[in-house]
Amino acid sequence: MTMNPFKFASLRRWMALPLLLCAACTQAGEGEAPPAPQPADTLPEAKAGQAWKLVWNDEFDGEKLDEAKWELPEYKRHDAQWSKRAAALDGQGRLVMKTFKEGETYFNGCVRTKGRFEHAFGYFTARMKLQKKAGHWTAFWMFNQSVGKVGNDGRDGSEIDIMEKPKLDEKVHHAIHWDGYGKDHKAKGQSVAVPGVLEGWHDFAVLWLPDEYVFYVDGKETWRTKEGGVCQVPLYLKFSDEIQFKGWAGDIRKEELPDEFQVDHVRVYDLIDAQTGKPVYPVPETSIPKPQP
Ligand SMILES: [Ca+2]
Repeated sequence: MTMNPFKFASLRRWMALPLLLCAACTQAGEGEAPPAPQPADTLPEAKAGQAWKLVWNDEFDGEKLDEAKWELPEYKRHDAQWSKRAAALDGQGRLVMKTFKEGETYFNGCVRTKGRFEHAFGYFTARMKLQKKAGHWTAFWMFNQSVGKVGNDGRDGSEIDIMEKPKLDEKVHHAIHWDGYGKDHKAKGQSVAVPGVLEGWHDFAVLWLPDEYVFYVDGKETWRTKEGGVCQVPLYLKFSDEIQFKGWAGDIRKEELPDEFQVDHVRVYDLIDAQTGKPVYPVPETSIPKPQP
């Protein structure tokens, strides 16, 4: 097994922890922000007077996926079965999403923050290591039932595909979908070249502003669009694998399985006013019911 630099960074994170805690005992005042998670993200430059604040993340540390953060749906999805058995932590800080076959049935998985975490506006980023086999596609995306609302463009709900990886080529797909998936469905997408994307770890991100989306791969802008009028309502996060025997990813029946993709971390940042600490673009009312007092 080779040691990749990100795993090394993760180890260093833990090796440094006792030192940080020790320093905290003697120097840090109450209310001081915890150290930023590592490895660090390359964030877009904030305007003067603004700063980035981490508001939600999962580093996938520990032995078991945190179901307070993630729901694992189980149902037939295209030509495979989404199964909880397809999603697990590796105990070394990563989420592993498997694609496998038992008998004549193909299994893969989805994890989503539905009912747990929804957000609008900000910077949404994940570090991923992609699949090795053809015939299935990996995706990091945002969604809510409001995508099905026809009319009002995508302002009342859009699917944001931060990344989809359907083929074993050096391209990544970004897309926005709105007004449902029937006759009124509308979408705009962009394939972008990312040399080396099938090897090693890569960061996939979207900067969602109230009037524009800006997509990034490895910290470099790859696409910007205002399609759909830009979604103004909160969405939840999803990582998924999907299989269609005659779909855009090729035919998985020709491949030897299992296969997998991995996620090292996913993080959500808000732009805040550097003086007040308040979000520059407050999140609109969420569809998650608030807990009763
Ligand atoms: Ca709509």
